[in-house]
Amino acid sequence: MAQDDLKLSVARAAVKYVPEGKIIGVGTGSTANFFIDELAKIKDRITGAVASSKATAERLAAHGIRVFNLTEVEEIPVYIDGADEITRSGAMIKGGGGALTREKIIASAAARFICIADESKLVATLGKFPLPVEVIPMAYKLVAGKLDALGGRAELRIRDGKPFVTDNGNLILDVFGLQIGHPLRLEEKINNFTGVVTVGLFAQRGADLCLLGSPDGVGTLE
Ligand code: ABF
Repeated sequence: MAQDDLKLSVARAAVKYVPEGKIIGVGTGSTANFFIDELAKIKDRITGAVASSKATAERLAAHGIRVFNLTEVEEIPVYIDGADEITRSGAMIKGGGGALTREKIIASAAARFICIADESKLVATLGKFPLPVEVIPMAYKLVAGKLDALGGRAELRIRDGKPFVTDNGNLILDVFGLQIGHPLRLEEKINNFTGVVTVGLFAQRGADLCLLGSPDGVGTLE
């Protein structure tokens, strides 16, 4: 079964968790895009969505789904988003798409985080996927040194020959070679480095439920 078919199957399964008449949080990435396209089919049943990136806002709007700013919204009953890696306990690496800060903000505002992923994302230990860290531009070398001192190798994310710039105007360092045995502790530590905006470790606020797509069907982890 192709990976895209697995992504579509979890996107379809996630639609069943969308509450009627509410504003929901919507993530970023190819799995989230499948979800947005499925959400469009039931768009009359929701009030709208808060988007974790400009790309997601554009895709939602193109489907005629009303996009709200977080500041306009009283409650987000559910946030649905993908991940780059997830453990059985719901800790994740996110940010491969560069939207980690807005993703973490919406996740923290949401009552429930539902992660949608194909089975390739499930890992015993986080860290094979390079850990994204969003940084204030003037601090990127300073922060890279501190990340290297943790035992990783921090590289400035480059796209199309230029530094990748986030929706918030910042840079991303991708940290290679970490074995993340204690995600909570590492999240706290990296968040405390001056110049760091967000680390793409979602352990303090992990997923409450993961819908995991495999050739045998959609399984759940909670
Ligand atoms: C977002 O999308 C990110 O946090 C993560 O980096 C990415 C996963 O992308 P995909 O669904 O394309 O694998 O959720």
